[in-house]
Amino acid sequence: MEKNSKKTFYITTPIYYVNDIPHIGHAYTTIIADAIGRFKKLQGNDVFFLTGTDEHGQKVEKAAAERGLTPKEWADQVVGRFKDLWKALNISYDYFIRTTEPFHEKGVQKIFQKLKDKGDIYKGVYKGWYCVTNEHFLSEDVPLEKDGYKICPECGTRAEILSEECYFFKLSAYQDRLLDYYARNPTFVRPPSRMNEVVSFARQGLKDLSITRTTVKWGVPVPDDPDHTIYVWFDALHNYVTAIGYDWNMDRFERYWPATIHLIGKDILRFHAIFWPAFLMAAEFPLPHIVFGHGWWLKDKTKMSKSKGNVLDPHVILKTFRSDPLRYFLLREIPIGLDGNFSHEGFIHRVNSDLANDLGNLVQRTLTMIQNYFNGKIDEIDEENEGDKKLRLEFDAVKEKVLKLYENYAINRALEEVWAYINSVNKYLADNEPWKLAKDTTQRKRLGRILFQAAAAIRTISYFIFPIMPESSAKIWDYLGEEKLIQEELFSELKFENFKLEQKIKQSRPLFPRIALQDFLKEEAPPPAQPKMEEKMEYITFDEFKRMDLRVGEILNAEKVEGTDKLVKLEVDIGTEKRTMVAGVADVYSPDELAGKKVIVIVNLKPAVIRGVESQGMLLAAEVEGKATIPFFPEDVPAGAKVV
Ligand code: ME8
Repeated sequence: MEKNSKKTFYITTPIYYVNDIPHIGHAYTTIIADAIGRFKKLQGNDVFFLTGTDEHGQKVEKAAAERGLTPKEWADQVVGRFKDLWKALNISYDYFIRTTEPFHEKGVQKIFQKLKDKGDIYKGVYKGWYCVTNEHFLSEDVPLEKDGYKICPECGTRAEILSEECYFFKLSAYQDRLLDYYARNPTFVRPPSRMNEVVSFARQGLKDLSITRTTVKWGVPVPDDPDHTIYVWFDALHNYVTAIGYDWNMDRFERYWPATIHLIGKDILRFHAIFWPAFLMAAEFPLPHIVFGHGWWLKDKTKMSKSKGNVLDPHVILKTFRSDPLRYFLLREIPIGLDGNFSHEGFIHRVNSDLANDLGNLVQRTLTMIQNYFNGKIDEIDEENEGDKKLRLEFDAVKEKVLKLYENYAINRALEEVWAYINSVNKYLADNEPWKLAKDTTQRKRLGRILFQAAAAIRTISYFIFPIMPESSAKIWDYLGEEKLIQEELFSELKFENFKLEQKIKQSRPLFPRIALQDFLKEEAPPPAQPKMEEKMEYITFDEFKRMDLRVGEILNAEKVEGTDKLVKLEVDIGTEKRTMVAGVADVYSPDELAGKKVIVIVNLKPAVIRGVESQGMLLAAEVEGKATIPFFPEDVPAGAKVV
């Protein structure tokens, strides 16, 4: 599957939107990519592992405005959260790309210009139903709902009609070439069911794609036509080429491109398996080898996603466990292509049974026996008998199977094989009862052999699990007295015999403490409803409070912001001047109800652009079950009066 003699292996995750903080779903893709990358390194490949964030577009603009921040300020905060999580999960990426980086923006513009010059990008007018949450026009076969609106089939939110002058990409011109490519490369999209999905979509006929917006300011400007910004997907997909050097480090770009595998969730398959290869064909770049669409983690049988409000925060688990149990669970529980239901019960059960019982106990008791009976160094062994030999030979078979399964990205199956081997070693110990032999001094060599075989097997087991549980496996390796790092032994060099007689075993500690379900759920439970003020409250000083300029404002005029349900544009007299503000209260108050009312406004809040309108301040309201309740002053309170 490698593409050149240097055996480079370039693996990517999607670049995640910064409209929200990371959850278990994002962690899943990134952990799979990390595990595959680590395995490929063990095979001696020159691996490049890319992840990052998708920072342009309306959703980010909106998320930032809701917090009174610029999109870049907001993105910086969220990027910090992603990077912290990747650190906590031991993710060994080589580069974290942000689409706001100048080299990326320049690269995207360059490719845009190239396609425009070739005639693959042209100007026209597009009208259609647009999902703001997912930043795409809905396909035309999405039916109209009874109320005359279309609902985005991916996130369930209401779409809006958008009509605008824009640039189109001539996707229709690539339909035959794409179908031909799929036919010649039947494993381009994996798993196979997803390949069928892509082919049948392409066969239905591909229409030209609108790839720019005039309504979204937060994006990469179209070269020589800056009223238009490049639509997030055209911008985002090109991160895979700009991050490795397109247009700024061509040597590196040529070394790693084409990508070996784009790992994605099945939600964004069409973008990666249809649009992206078409863009690449137009730009005359080679195509990636594999687009792997993994399944979803569900919570309560629906896809975990921010818009559904059912996301699980990985930090809940990371508070009690280190990263390896979570990495193991996510990769062991389901094959990469299928969906899985995430529950904390399922997680605890698997960790206690596979990690604490099977693996943890095996390591702990074997190493403790070597300490107790041989002072940490096995110095005498007898000849291998049939049972000893069987354990050694079983390793050869397991190695072959694990290798094949890892190579086919069947990580859960590879782990099953490793666990079958762990059980064989446990059975070997149970059958041979070394603890009994230890009481008989004439059996010392036999005892040595049994513990030697078990330790040699454990060494191979810790090697096999390294891509998935790098921290625990490095610990086991260290307890075994290995001097080099796991990464310094190639997969092809791994042998049962690499564990040496007289290797000095270190004192070990339990690797995976058992956690009872009820103790974990207690940890996870939300804090009591009435926390003590001094414990929970984050105080600000009086000086900090005084920095806020709160005043009475009179609403002179109110009108709904077109195309939104919630936003209203207000003209507010703050005593010294008139200000324009945008408030998210239109679902509760009609413009007529607001006109003439006196409200509290914060006037020295940094202005923010919300739906193309600069909001120069904010009115205050109580939030009750997501709905705003505005406190109004009596008529005789003058506009401009300070609120203290
Ligand atoms: O789509 N189960 O970003 P995004 C499994 N910026 N994986 C999940 C998941 C779940 N419940 N929820 C999310 C975007 N994911 C674009 C990508 S790429 C050029 C641009 C993972 O933040 C999965 O990998 O919405 C999915 O494809 C990705 O997060 C979507 O992340």
